[in-house]
Amino acid sequence: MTTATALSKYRNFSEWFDSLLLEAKIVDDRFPVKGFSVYLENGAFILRRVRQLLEKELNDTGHKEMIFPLVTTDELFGKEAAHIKGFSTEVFVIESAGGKPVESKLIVRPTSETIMYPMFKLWIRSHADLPLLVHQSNMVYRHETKATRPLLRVREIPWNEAHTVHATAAEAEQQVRKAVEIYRKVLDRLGLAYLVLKRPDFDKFAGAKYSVAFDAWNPDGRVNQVATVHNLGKNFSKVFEIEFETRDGRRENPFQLCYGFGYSRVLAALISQHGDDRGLVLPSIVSPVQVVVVPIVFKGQEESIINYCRQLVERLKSFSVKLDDREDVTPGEKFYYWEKMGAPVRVEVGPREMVENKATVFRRDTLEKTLVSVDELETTVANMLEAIDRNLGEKSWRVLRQMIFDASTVDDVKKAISERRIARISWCGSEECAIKLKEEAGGELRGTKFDEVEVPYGPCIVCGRPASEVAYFARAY
Ligand code: PR8
Repeated sequence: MTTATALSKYRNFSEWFDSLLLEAKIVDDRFPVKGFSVYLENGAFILRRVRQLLEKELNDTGHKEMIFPLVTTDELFGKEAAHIKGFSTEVFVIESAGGKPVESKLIVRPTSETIMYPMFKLWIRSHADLPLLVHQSNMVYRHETKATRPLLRVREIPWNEAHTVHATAAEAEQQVRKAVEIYRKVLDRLGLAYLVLKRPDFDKFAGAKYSVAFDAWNPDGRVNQVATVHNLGKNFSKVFEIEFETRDGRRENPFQLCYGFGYSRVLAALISQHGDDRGLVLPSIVSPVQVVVVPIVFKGQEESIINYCRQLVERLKSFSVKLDDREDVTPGEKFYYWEKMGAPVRVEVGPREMVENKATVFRRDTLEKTLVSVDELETTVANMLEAIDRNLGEKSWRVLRQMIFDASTVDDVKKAISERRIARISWCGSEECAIKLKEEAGGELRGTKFDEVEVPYGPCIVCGRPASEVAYFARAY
């Protein structure tokens, strides 16, 4: 197998990504059930950090964490026609237990609307019970029909799903914006760059009024939808008979939202947006090791160098710091290893540093080295971690801006897609034109900017009629 470091993330994205997953201990995708993978130590660590970041935001904004069952009944699942249609080809079904057929079959959640909403019906009585904001991080199961890819398109999906219930349409609308802000804040903290798009009507979530999605860029030009916010209107509350008594004593169905944040896709985005040809480059907040100290041992000085390193580790204990004192591995191999693991900062110590009471500090993102005195070490590292996080974010947004290509013709779109870019087009808003463009250029119409009004710069590039919107068109996972 070619190692990830011999590959280029832009030239051979797929191979680069797949080999890095295993080499950097993120995921082992050799588990014999398609779409189900093993999260290795670094993958599990990063997922937990991302989860903590998101859950903090959700808890701080009034969402209550709950744990709901894994299964629903056939009857409940079938209630919302559009919803069941959207998922019917994707569900896993439990038909026997203990060697006997079950009385009524169980549907393994592909998402939890049909599990939570019968309970919401029991809990909600009056306007005083609203808003209700619930979230849970869990695994959901979808028998994806498109080709599976580790992290990006899996059948066992680690995510967080939030579900909210509101008395008025205006409040629900406001909650869409709040949810977008929560997701934005977490993705920004991770230095990821993305487009926030209102999906076209023909591509909204099954049963929703409309859907807003976060599309993160990927080096191969295929966008990675990392999160979505769906305004469900009253579609679900009507069929699940959720009702509340208004202040003036009327009974009404409330307004609902659901939103989901794909942890494995965010992990994929962290790897592919920040990584380079040497391996992972991790923002400090998610890195299992923030600072690694590597002794460069010379014969006869082993003990004194290791002792000096231990003092440095002590000085750096406010970070997640690791001393790599393996004896059977050369310093060069350690450098290579920690670069692949994406450790943001490396401290190198050889005889010269020790004699001068200094340390060499290496920055993973820019590959720069600086010699600093021991007294300055802690502040240097703190500033460096901050600078790395900032730089990763800025770099990522720069790439996204460069990736977007203003297309004026269908040929422009074809060219953009073949160059692994995202096309921005003037569009009349019709599904026919979106389909036609998909057939000709091989991507998907992803939607229009959610929080920004963009004025079309010409007629619809497909049919030539007046354009009403500026849309983004790309290949997607
Ligand atoms: C909902 N209901 O279901 P959504 N592999 C990896 N990540 C995935 C996959 C997959 N196969 N499928 C979806 N995701 C709503 C909202 C409750 C919560 C991730 O929404 O179907 C994607 O990041 O849009 C997606 O944006 C998110 O789950 C929500 O899925």
